[in-house]
Amino acid sequence: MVPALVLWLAVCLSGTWAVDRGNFKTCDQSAFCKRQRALKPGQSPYRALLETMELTNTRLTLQLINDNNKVRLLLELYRLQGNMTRVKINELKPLKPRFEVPDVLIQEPPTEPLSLLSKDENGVVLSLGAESQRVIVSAQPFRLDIMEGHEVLMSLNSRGLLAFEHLRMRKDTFSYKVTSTVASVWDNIKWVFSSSQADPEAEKKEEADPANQAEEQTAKDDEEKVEDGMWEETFKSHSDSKPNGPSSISLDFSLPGVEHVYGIPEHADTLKLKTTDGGEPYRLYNLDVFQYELYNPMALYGAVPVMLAHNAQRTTGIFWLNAAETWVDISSNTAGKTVFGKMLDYVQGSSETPQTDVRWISESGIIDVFIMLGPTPYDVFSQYASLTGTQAFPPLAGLAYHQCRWNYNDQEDVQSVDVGFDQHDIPYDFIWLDIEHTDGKRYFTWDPHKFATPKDMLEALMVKKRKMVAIVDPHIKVDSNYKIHNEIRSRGFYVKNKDGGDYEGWCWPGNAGYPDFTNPEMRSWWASMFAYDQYEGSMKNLYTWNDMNEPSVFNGPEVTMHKDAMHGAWENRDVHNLYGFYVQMATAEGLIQRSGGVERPFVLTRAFFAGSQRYGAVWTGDNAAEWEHLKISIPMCLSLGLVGISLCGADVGGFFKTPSSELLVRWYQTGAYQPFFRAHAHLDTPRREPWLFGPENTALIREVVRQRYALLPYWYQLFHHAYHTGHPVMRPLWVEYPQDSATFAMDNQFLIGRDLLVHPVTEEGARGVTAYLPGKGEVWFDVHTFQKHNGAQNLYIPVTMSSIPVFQRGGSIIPRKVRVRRSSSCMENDPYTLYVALGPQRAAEGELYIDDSHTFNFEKKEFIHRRLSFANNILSSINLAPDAQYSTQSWIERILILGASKPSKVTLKTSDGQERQVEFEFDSSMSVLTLRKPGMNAGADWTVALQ
Ligand code: NBV
Repeated sequence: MVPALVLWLAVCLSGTWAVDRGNFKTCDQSAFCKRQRALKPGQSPYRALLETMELTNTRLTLQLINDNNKVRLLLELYRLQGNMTRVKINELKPLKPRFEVPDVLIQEPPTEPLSLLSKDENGVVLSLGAESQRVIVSAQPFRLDIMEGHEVLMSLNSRGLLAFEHLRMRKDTFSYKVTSTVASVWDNIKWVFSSSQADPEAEKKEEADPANQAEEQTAKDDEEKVEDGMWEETFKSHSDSKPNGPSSISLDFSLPGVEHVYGIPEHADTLKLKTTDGGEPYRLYNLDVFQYELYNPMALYGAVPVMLAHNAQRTTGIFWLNAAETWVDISSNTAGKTVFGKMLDYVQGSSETPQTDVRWISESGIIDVFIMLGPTPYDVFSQYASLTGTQAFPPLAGLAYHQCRWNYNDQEDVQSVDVGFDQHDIPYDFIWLDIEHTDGKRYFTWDPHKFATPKDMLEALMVKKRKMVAIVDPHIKVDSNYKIHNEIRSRGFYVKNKDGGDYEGWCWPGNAGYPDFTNPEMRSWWASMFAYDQYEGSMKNLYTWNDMNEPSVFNGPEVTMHKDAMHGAWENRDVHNLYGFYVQMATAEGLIQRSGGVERPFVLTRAFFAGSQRYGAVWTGDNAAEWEHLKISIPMCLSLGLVGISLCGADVGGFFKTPSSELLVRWYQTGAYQPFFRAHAHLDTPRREPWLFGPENTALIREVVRQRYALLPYWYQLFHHAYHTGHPVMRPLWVEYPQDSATFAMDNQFLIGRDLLVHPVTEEGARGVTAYLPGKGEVWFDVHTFQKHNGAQNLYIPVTMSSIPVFQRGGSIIPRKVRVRRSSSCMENDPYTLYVALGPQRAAEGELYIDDSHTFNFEKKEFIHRRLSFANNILSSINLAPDAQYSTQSWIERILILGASKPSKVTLKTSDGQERQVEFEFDSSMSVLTLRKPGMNAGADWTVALQ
């Protein structure tokens, strides 16, 4: 066994909790990050060469020159439809092409006209379409300011941190080394990046004169005198050969008026991002981080390079489309100021406008940045969705409860867990199999003893309308008796090492190859492996889980792939953060194809990138059974939702360690109100199926899982909406209350859609929680007691072990199915109960969405979509999609109107003109009106009048 694996296993088994920080680089240990971060704000060496400007109807191009080394860049600027601006910067003449991220954008983003407003020797002003927006390109130093009216929305390179390491030939290694030992690191950095002022007039002549080419070359050549880490780098025992030398890029963005920035998942940190001055930048580099620590900016399994900025007036976003290792620095001029300090500034009139500055640094590729100008949070979500697509619409079962552990040992075990759920009257939809189900960690196979007849097992689940997920990891055992390996090898589909052989690393199966998922042929071959005749033992109710797809390489640098491994023409360095995205893409495609394009797939991934929302679900990896891990699940999933990935969850119960029964119950209560709801546990932990903690705890867990099932119609409708719009399902409060600054940093409570507010109990021994109910003039109803509370207040809620503080917004209608059965599909034809929570104007609105719950037929207009609204004492169901067709057997069995007054009679009118009285009951202490068995079909037109 290789030493790294021994070490890894030793840590695994030692039981001490803490990430081994030494396994992962700090910015200082990542040569490009160190070089870039050593460059301090100042005057930029870049100058826009205005005479090179070309403006077509939709595109501005302009050359930039670095006055220190004469290297030219090409800037492209586009106005995109939907209030976005795209800025691309590449070398004008790179020695070889630089990587541009493919497959993440769903299309070439449509552009809008740009027009020139003015131009002189100082710069150019362009109009950005209708919204009185302009972009000002200043020539010297180069900077871009995006303005609306007199307001600067965002500035680029205003701190002079644009830095583009051009590709270069490696020259005399010996003289380079000598020079580098003589010169200090700092001198070298200054040499590359220094902002010494050049004489502009002289420069102009110089540029015009071809005779100066030689001098330009000399200037470039001199850059060979640079520091260690540019042409090779070592980390622990690993060396990175860096055949292309330094290639990093960086750019700064200033956000005037902004104090709150969010996003750039995945980090185990607060929702509101922190400033990184004096600490480490947030890192985006997909890594398998063993026993990750909380509240720090270390990289985790996934990376979405999207940041949102918000203040009470506007929300904007920055999408930095780069798949290489990336670091993000955040600084702010108000950081560290107390509220009192800010008030004092204000009173004394000495306050400066708050501003947040961010700086992005990536190891290779180009600068390709999309500036999403909002102005509302929902505009930013739509803008980002128009670029990278929306959340895949999961099968309904995917939103139900999932029972997982590493591992369910054999078919008998699966069967007894399945029976256990029935015996304890707890619904579940999916049971999961982890890596031990395979024949020696050969994915797409089954252990011949423990899982000898997988079809029988799947058939037994199918009879109960239940499903299974089996894990398929992307590391492939190097074994000439393994079909998958032989095929990948013979087709040349493995990632290559720097010398051209198949790249091999250690993972679960021992020596493993890594398929090159960046290759479309490889992906379509992989997809074909999910066909029922290829994946033996698979059936329609078997779905997939992709783990370890950062990719995890036990004996690789930072437990991942060597950066100089080759994916076709590109290094892992360039494509690293895309690997997991492609694994999930190919897997989801496989599940679609095996059904002839009919069934919606369900694929869970650990690693992800921008756009991963299109392929399925994401979870937060190997958390621990600790209260702090329960708490962090909220900001981690909220951050993912903000960048399009709505289908997020954390292992319920915590993966490592053993939860107390209190923690387990609280985790179920929290997880039941988060989008992806799956219990999971490490191999070494004691069993923890919901009935193993005594009858009281079983009852508490049963109750909350049943609450989840009852609410599935609402979850489903929200995911349908997310599929169309990209709006997050689980939302921070500020998204709905963008002017209420009290909500801006809140991450211990959240909204599901607009209408449910959840403040889970995440403190041990809690006797109460204080929930913030937002919205001046709004009301909220406790969903359990129907008690009404006013908005814009902090409400103390005493809690017991059965309490889950959840509130429904007055003004909303939420459909539920309260007859909970074994699984979601058993409830398909069940009736609905409508919860109508009246707002202060005695009105309410909601939606009901119904389809077959698992196919793509909804895209062929086979669905029911209705608006439910209550106004003037009439509740009505209106068809929102008259051109769609679907029929349901479900009917409306009960309607609860919260905040109602007592009517003398209630009349139901159906679309055939029939009228009849509906029985009702009125609870005057709670003002709840219950209409019994109105009985109309859920897909029909009807009205119910209260008289
Ligand atoms: O496949 C085993 C585990 C899995 O249960 C877990 O959910 C993944 O995040 N896997 C990681 C590999 C080993 C973890 C120590």
